[in-house]
Amino acid sequence: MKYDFASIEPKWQKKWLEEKTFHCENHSSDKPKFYALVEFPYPSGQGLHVGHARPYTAMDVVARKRRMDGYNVLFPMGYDAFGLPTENYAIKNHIHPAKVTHDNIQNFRRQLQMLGYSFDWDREINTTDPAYYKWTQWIFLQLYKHGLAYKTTMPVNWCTSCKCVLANEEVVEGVCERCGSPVIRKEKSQWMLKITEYAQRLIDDLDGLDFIERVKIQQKNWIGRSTGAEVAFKATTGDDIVVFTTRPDTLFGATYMVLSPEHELLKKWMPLLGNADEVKAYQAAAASKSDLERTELNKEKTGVCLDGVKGVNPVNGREIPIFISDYVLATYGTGAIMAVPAHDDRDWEFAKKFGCEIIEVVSGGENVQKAAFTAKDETGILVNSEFLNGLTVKDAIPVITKWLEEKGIGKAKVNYKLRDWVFSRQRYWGEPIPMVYCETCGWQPLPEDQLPLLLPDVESYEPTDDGESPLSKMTEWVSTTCPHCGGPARRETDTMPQWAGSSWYFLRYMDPCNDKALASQEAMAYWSPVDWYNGGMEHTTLHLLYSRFWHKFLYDIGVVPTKEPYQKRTSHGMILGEGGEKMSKSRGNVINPNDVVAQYGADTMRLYIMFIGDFEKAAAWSDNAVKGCKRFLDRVWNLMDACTDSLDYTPVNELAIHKAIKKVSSDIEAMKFNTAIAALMSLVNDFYANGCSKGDMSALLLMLSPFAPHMVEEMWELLGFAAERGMACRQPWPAYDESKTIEAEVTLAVQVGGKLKGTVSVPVDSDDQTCVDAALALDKVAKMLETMTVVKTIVVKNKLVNVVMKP
Ligand code: ANZ
Ligand code: ZN
Repeated sequence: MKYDFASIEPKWQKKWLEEKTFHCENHSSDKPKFYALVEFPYPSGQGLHVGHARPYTAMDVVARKRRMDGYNVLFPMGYDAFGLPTENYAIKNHIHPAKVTHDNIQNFRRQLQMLGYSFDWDREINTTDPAYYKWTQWIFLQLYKHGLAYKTTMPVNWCTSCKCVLANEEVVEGVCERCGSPVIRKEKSQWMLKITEYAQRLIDDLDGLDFIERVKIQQKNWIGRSTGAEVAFKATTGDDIVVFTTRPDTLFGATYMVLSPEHELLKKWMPLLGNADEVKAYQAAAASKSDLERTELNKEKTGVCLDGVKGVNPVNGREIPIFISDYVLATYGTGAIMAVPAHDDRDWEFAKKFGCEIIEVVSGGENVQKAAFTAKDETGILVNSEFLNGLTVKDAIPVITKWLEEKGIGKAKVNYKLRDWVFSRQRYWGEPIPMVYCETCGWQPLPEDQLPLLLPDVESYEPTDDGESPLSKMTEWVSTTCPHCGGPARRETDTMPQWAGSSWYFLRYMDPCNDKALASQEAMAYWSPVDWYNGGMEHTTLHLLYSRFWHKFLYDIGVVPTKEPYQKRTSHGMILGEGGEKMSKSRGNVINPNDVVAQYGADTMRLYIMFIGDFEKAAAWSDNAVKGCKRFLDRVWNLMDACTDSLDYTPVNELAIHKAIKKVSSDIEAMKFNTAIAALMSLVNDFYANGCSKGDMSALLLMLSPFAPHMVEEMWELLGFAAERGMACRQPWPAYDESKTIEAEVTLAVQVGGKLKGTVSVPVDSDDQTCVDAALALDKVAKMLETMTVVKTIVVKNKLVNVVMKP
């Protein structure tokens, strides 16, 4: 009988669906719970791609194994379906985004089922379903009521092509993460979420989590904690100019100041300036640049010195020039710095160009007129700094900070790079923000009993050219009454960003149909936290950070039972095209899972994508290796002929099986899927060499079942196991006996020139090299080798090694 995957796979998929094989309950009296999570897909028109298949297959393997290990496993799937690609498609093709989303979801679901994933389909969610986004809106209202959502006018990242505001996290190297168009700054009124309020906790609580190290590091760097001081310099106008510095010890070396071009004092000073026009022109030029362009280290420094206002260094009363320059960002610290050219590279370059004074205040480096010297905490010694002279940098910082505090001109300060989260999008296909504006009462939250605030049907989804949402044109929907005074009011017309619905979706899976709460307390108490979450590195400082923030907030207001949403986070590498290049339409190297499944079957696809290489690393697709995986499954299938018919379950390959169980079990848990599969391949070779009993087959099939579940169920049935014990996926994971994983050893006699020198033990049937190495390592032999060299070795398998030496 041939391995006919095309009939086997649909047969089992149908059965799993009909029998709800992978459905799980929100309780179990006897099993521990295990919540396995993968990032739900954006249902794009292209359908599922191999980039989805890698993490999904991996967690499916883990989930299937954990079920066999005796866990009550929650492994859910859904769709993150609001967002621009669907909206853009809808605009282009004149189809309602809801219809586009619906059709794409049908296609995704079919593909996910085609790959045999063991999701609990009763828990499927869709972020664009009003029954779902009702709770996204509800969470927003709670954030608002707790002062964590606010509206403000600020310069924001504006994508010139999407005509839409982007979060900092969505701007990559100065361009829109999504479409690659340039991002400029634009003043707009935006809803903001105060993620900064959670900055410290988002760092601290990483400690208790099993996140892979690079995720922790990226999140910490993104949050960017730095400690230092704020110091108030006086201006000759009498105004205070507050600066943030991480190096208050260098105050005596501050020879000029720099304000960001957006600094608010500039407005006030403009009439006093002799070069106001020059200042204004510089401000206009800076406005069109991204933060990245502005802070690039090796770019030529530019700036304008203010004519008519100076600063006063508070430690020595010296008047120093004030510049504006785009290398100082408005959005970090206080938007103003004291410049210490002797010890800061950027300041040094600027000082050289503009002829500012360079005063060394930390000794121990090269001549500071030639290059800036970045002093080390422990070794740099303060000079030219009066009462700080002779102290190390490390000791000087607390001394000067205390001095500043006593004089009332400064204080210790911790700053974070993290900015508040820009939460408005001027687009249609997103959750409406449930806020109402009344001329009398200001912004008012929509009463909770009016949720969900449905997204109305519009005729055109195009954003307006002035950057307002298409909803702003729906005058009937926009005009409403004030929930507070009952007077006329208007609705917010911005919608939420793509990241809203995914910030809490893992909670909804716990209790997907609840209409009283986002999920019941019981369900959340049982399933929280997610035990294992695998997802892309690209989400580290977006979704992963946002959802940790929302979860901490929900914890603070008593909605969820744990401080952190995810206990463990792992991440997979990218799948590249054949030849190691990124898959892309233009390169014509995109692999479509549909084609692979049609040609080789889902089990081959699954096996291959797990065999392709180290899970955390990028791996290139290879058609030949796919064929190799198919051949392996054929070989497993054909073992049915080799397998003895007898009912004797005694394994023929006992040692090999126990070793394989040990390896495959720990490899799956460590996400070393490729080496687990290699171990199964070598086990199959043993079966072909030695024959196999039903006991052998049963162990092999169970270990293979997470990778190739359809074929295994079919063979399990054909070999009669199903009739005795039920489906393979419901069997206990095979156990191994440690003592049976150790290879039997034999004792070899070790001779030198025919005289017995001792014995060594090596595994049975060891090759010659292993025997010789063991013999030469014997103490007595090793001693002789200090004065003699080996001429020849003779090995008699499993008996002796004779070494011939000469001086
Ligand atoms: C004086 C000084 C002397 C500085 C020295 C550094 C070295 P991090 O570590 O990233 O927090 N700075 C402060 N606000 C800034 C802004 N809005 N735009 C650009 N630069 C800014 O960096 C803090 C340091 O970066 C601060 O410490 C300040 O320069 C600069 F030997 O002050 B420092
Ligand atoms: Zn009102």
